[in-house]
Amino acid sequence: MNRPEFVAPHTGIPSFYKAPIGDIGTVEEGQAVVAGVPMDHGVVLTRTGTRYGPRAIREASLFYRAVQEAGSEKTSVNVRTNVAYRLKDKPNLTDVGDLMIYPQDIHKTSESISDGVFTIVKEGALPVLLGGDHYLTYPAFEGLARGIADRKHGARIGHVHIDSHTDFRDSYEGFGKYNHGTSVRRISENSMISYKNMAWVGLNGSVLDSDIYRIYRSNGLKMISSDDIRVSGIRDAVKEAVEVAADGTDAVYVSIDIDVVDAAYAPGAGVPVFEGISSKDFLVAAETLGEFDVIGAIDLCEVSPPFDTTGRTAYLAANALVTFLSPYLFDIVDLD
Ligand SMILES: [Mn+2]
Repeated sequence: MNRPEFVAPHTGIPSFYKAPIGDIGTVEEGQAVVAGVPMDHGVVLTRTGTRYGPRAIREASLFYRAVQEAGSEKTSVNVRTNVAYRLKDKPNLTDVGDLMIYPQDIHKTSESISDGVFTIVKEGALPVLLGGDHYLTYPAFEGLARGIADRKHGARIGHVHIDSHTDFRDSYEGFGKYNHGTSVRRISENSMISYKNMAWVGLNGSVLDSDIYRIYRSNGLKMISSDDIRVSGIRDAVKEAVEVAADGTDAVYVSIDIDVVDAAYAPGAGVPVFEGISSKDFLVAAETLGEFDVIGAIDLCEVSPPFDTTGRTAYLAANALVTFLSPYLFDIVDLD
């Protein structure tokens, strides 16, 4: 049957940005590969619900696709830059569905996430992970490291963590060493990364435990606060962080926690934060990240749809990812 392309965002199978649904074993070099990680068993102390994040982000992304398709010549012009973006006939994007999650077993879940990311990276494609709680970044980083090591002996990896929190605790009393507050500490223990290639963007509030503060001071860790961003601007902050992570490395993992955005704009998060960045700055951060080829994997975590009856947190997440993925989705055209 010859079906017309659907335009209405409430119709069709809700893959991310209406991407073709592919098999993780057949991804192609240079592709962006979306995979969901619908977990919340890495959450400690705070509220769950992030298991519903990937599906909500996928559904919200269809709005942005529909708007682009509905435009004349499927082309839209950014009023700030006057750059015209035309939807590619074949966006360089596939959605491989969700990685297997084992809600009663964090270590089996870790293996699944690491293996999934490894499979994508070793083919030379870009994993784009929809969280899920922020624990997933640790096994996903391991998958990136394995995949890059597979392609280059002796490779080094950097990490950029865009979050209100460091996620750098060694352990939580009663919750152990493997949860969404310890993922970056576990990453730092990988032999393919050094402290000098780790950067945080958007920290706010009293987020440094005493031991983290001492490591930060004695190692000169790159930590950019939301107050720093108000002074320097988000674009420079993101650039500085990626440059630190990319210095002497072969790939950078970028992890984004939606709670870097103030709860006034993004209420659908397990941890409400009230000194966060604006939704506008969040989108500029995504745009800036899109300019760096060195990024080898990216995730967007902690969207918890049950806490946002308006759905805007998932829309913000989808908008940011579409913005970041712009080179994979659009051709820049000259309308004059
Ligand atoms: Mn986090």
